Amino acid sequence: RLKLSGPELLCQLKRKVEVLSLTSDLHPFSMLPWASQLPAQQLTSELGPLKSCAVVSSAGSLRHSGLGKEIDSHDAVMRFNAAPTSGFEKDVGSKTTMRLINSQVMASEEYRFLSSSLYSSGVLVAWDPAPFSSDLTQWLNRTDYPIFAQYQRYRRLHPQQPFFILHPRFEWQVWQQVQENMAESIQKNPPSSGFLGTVLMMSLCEVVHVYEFLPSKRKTELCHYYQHFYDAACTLGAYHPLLYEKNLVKRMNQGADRDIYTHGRVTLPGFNAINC
Ligand code: NCC
Repeated sequence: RLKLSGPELLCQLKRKVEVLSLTSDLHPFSMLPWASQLPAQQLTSELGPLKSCAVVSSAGSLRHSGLGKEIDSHDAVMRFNAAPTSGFEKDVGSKTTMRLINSQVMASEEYRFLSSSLYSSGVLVAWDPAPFSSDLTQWLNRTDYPIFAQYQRYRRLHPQQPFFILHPRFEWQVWQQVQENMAESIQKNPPSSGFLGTVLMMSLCEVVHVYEFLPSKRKTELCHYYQHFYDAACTLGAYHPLLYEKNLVKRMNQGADRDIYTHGRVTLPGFNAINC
């Protein structure tokens, strides 16, 4: 198999992946009584275009990074799951434009999805590990976590907050790109929120800076910057094909290697900014 260069990889990703979200007119959702709670428009037509964006991984290596000011200087900032800013501003900033959450966070009691103020700023985007077929009826009847029941409850509590759900086709298109560019077979689980969010932002922004997805000199087994829990699998992956995602991001990086080492910072062009 031919190993693609960085620019070739970027063009392939741009060509083969489309950010798709569920809309109220999409079958079979359109037939459900709560269909009108779904957005009428696609995420990509509601948000963006944006200039400079930051994607903030939740990695433990953000601790003592002092990156907060730099992160907040971007036009839009994406965060993940239950990652807080309060108390960690110096290292991760305080701006949250978008929060990408997995369905486990929406459904498990411990994350207090319906009651915590953590989720109420910015735009919410959720995803659930759907069957590889991306068949919507099959998924609807057998989600990994009860994403739709929780979505309806949250929408009733916060009707004004924009809240999108990613179409499973998007997660598997991204997975396919990871697989196509690796020599070996990777696990058939969807990519991590971090990588899904990075590709999503590449579709909305002119330039995307990803922080501590590729670990810096601060690399640690501390799983999250906000929790005292140690597990190297958080950085290397177990369920998600995280190591392979990171390999791709490393190849697509347009910033200096030194920036990874010192700042844990990768620079990726937005899809609209590349000529293929
Ligand atoms: O850990 P998580 O992700 O919330 O982290 C968000 C994204 O940051 C990148 N990351 C994180 C930690 C680390 N040491 N290195 C990293 O590179 C990854 O790209 C990651 O996606 C998820 O992808 O949704 C994940 O969610 C957690 C968990 O569900 C939520 O944090 C809520 O607690 C998963 N952990 C477990 O199921 C135990 C995790 O596997 C992936």
